[in-house]
Amino acid sequence: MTLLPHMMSDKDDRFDDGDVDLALKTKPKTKRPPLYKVMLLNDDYTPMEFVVLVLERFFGIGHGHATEIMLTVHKKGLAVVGVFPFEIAETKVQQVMDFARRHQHPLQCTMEKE
Ligand code: TYC
Repeated sequence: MTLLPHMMSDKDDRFDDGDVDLALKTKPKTKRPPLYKVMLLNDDYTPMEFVVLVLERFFGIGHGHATEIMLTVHKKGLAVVGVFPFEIAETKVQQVMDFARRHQHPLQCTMEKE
C-alpha cells in the first residue's frame, strides 16, 4: 500500500500493510511471445497445384484463398502465408521444406520475426 501524506506517521501503522511499494510499481509482465511471418517464395518450377496443396495441408487454408495466395506469390515473388509463435513457425517451415523435397520441387519456405 502506498501511503498518502495524511496517512504517514512514525507511530501509527494502521495503513501500513507491510508490502513493498516496488512490487506494486512493477508492471505485470504478461508479455506476448514474439511472432514470426512464414513466407512462401516463388520459383519457376514448382507446379501451381502443389503450392495450393501446401497451403491447404499445412496452413489450413481453403482452396479458393489458397489459389489467391499462390497467385500472389507467383506474381510478386513472395507472400506471408501465416504468422505464428517461433516454434510453430519453425515447424511449418520444416514441414513445407520436407514435403517439397520429398516431391523434388524447389519450393522455398522461410520465416522472419514480425
Ligand atoms: N511460379 C510457379 C509456376 O509458374 C508457381 C509457384 C507459385 C511456385 C508459388 C512457387 O511459392 C510458389 N509454376
